[in-house]
Amino acid sequence: MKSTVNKRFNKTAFQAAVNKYLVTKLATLPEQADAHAWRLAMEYALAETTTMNLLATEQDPKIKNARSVNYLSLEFLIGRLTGNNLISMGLYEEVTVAMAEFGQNLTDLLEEERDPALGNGGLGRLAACFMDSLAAEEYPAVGYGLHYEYGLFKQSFNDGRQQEAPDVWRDETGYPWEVIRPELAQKVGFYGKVEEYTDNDGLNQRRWLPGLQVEGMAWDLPIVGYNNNSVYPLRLWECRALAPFSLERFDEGNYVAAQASHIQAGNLTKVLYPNDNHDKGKELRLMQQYFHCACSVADILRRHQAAGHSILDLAKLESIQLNDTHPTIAIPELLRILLDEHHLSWDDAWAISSKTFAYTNHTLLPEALETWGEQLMTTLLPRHMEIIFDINLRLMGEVAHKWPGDIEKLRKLSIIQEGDERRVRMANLCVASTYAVNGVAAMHTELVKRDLFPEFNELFPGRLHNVTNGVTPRRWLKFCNPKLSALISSKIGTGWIKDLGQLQKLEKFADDSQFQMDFMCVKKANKQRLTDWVAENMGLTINPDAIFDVQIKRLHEYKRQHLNLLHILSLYHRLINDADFKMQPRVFIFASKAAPGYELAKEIIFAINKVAEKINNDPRIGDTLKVVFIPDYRVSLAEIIIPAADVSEQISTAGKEASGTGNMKMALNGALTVGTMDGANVEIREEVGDDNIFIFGLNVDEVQALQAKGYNPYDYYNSDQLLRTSLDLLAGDEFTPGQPGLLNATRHSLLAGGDPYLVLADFADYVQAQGRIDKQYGDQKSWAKMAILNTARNGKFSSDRSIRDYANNIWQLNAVSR
Ligand code: B1N
Repeated sequence: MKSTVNKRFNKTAFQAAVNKYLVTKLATLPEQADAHAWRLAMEYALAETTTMNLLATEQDPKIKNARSVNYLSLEFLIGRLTGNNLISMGLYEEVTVAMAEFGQNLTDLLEEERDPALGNGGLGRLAACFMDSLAAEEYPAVGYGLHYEYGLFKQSFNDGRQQEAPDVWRDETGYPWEVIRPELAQKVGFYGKVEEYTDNDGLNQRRWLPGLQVEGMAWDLPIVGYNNNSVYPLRLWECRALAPFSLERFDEGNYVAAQASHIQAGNLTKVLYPNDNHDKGKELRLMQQYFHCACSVADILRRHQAAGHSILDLAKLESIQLNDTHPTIAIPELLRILLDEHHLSWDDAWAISSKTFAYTNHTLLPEALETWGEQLMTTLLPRHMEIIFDINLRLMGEVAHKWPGDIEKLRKLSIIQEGDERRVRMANLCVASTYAVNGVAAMHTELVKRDLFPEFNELFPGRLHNVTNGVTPRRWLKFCNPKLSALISSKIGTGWIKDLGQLQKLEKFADDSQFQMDFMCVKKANKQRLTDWVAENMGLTINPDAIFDVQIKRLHEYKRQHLNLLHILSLYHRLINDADFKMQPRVFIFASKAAPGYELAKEIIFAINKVAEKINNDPRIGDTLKVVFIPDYRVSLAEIIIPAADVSEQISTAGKEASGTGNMKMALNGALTVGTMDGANVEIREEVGDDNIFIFGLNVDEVQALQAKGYNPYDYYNSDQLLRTSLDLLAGDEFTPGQPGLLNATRHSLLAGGDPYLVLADFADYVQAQGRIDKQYGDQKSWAKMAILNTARNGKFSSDRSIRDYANNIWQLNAVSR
């Protein structure tokens, strides 16, 4: 093993640094310092090392001359950094001891850290896992994102209803792990006009004269490679107004426009948009996107040129991965710079940009596919709009050549959507302008090819790929589940942490009674940890011997938390009305945020909370059935909930969940999945085998067939008595005493509302699958075996594997060890 930071740890020097920061950063003394101050001082001391390694990696000639990937994402849901960085640096034990000598308990200190919530859900968390794996696998990489002042809102419940509050993730004294890089600041323009002029060679040129400029300030977060010497930056751009405000060239009209937007512009990175899988098309969001792209592209070119490389070699050395369409304007931005500033011909510029960009599609939901009005684009980014029209002109030429006379094809593939108002389709722009497009799970990619982009797939054969998502085993097994990690390592060594496929070696212990007991003992301890957390933070008592049945993800109709709720209602009904009905005690655990503007999602949260309140306090039910909705779902909560899960709810309507990643995390931690044939569930089933997963419901073809023939939820409501009874429980005042109908919104959406996600169609089969789970849990030995096999057989879903797939099949990237 090569030398790592670990070997160089000097406890005395580290403790001296902690003492120094207590005084210089926190203006306190060891005798007076509270846990908060100790934690910050410790982090500042540790960040000395990560910042130094960040700079050393950056300066390494091997890295400067290597091909690298730039991961552009509007979201990086990194979660707490300290615990994970300690693991990657190999300093967990050493720092535990060093802090203990100050009388400080490391675990308690780590609990003190707030979560940087710079993302909404799966897409943002995936970006964070990918950064971890890039550094672990030593692929030269830079992550580019935004430095939001406020992350995803904090959630609380008031009488069961979601309340939102701003999320301040940085401490008043700053965030110890990040470092500001003023020398990397960029200027970014908006509005203004495009000017034609004749250059010194007598050639006609175009240039953009922005009406407004803002500054992009760079903040680097260190992404620490596990057990190696690489630290790559996650570079987050903060928007600042150029004081007082600088208008380089303007006419009167622009001056007014610029002034009007000045206050807004200075605040571009104030807040993360809280929508997941939904496009609201707001001007400020487009400004955020362009700001992100302009800063990032400029920085990529700066690095490339500072390393002495020619602009003509950009595609040889840099790949730019677009995390969904949110950073698409990076494409016309690069073209603008190549055309207007480097004065390349269109063909030369296109040859570079079309070999530099690759695009990941994360969703098929029509409401999440971004389009921007031509008007808005022309006003905000006039030159970019011209370039988009130029791209489209050439695309339409190719389409006409391939399908002569086929107007319908032109209409469908055009980047410009015709209508009352013309709109720019960002996904079409991406597919037409990148060298690789990928879906995020095998089935999703098939649907991208079959349903979303069939014509593009014909026009550009070989451009569409699959890269199945993954999760980092450092955070999602080693760190969050130390007991299971220790048990695994005691059997198969520690190689699995960097090579998750090695978990296969656990298979041979699946029938070993002692190992089964040890495995279930760990599960029980993790359930006890969650039980204690719930008691302490929510004042609720749950039984750690019950089945912990977990659904944790954003609230969305397609994810069908209300299907879970209907099952709970059916159990409640049967427990009370059917003397013969018996079930294993179960705790249903939810955690989920709804987008603040998504009314029905908020109604579903309200309904679950109200049902929980009643059931949890119903003396007839006792310990048999409990429902816990944990507020303010976030990465650090997932780290407590996932290791405690027995059952993982992955119950989206088939064809709607592109991949899912919580499904992977829970299976890896020994939970059994109850799920539909959707997203990565399909591949989890392939890995664990049909006997070790509970699959139910319509498959994607059946969903499409049912919808084509005309779906009527009343067909199910009228013919299934248990369904009708369960659903009708929401109609009265059973859960809202004296206020009948308060939960009607959810019920209504499933009946008169047409039940767009086929909840009722899948209800009966779901209840059956849940019955099989209940029965299976009664046989603890066979449950233990199934749980072990889930851990043993989920090695495929390491984000290290995803990143190697990207490196080999899309980025053509080699690892560089330092
Ligand atoms: O991306 C995840 C997948 O595992 C999930 O299945 C998928 O739903 C999620 C607009 C999105 N797709 N699209 C978004 C997020 C924010 C936004 O403003 C769309 N999130 C996903 C990782 O591949």
